Amino acid sequence: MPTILILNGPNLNLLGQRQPEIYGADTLDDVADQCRAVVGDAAELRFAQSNHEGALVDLIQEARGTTDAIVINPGAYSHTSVAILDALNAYDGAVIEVHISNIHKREAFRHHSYVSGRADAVIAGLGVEGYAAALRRLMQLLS
Ligand code: DHK
Repeated sequence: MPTILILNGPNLNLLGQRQPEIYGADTLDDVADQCRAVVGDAAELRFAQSNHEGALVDLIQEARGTTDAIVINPGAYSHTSVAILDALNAYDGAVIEVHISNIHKREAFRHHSYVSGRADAVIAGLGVEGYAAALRRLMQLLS
């Protein structure tokens, strides 16, 4: 059975409370429930969130050899973190990058993501449905 890590970066612990006009009303727990509903018993899901860049690097390193894929929303670190890119470049499994909002429709500083240089797919602007879409794609890739 494949194992998939769903990793969220800074401020995504506030999902549902933070700027709901941009990020929606669902919480991270709601997202986890939606993810479990997509995969059912066909994959093991692991969930992690951190507001700290180094902690995210540690979690990606720990995924080496222990998970088949990562769904990552790096939050603001998408736009700044070479360290997270380097950690993902040292990871062998599939990587799908998710942004809840359409970063290309927002401020110019959000238009570039370092992680996109490694990601096998990038989803932006589907709202929290982007996590479920990423998992549907991974279940195809990993089957
Ligand atoms: C989430 C964030 O926290 C922002 O810093 C990114 C991303 C966009 C999102 O759309 O999920 O710029």
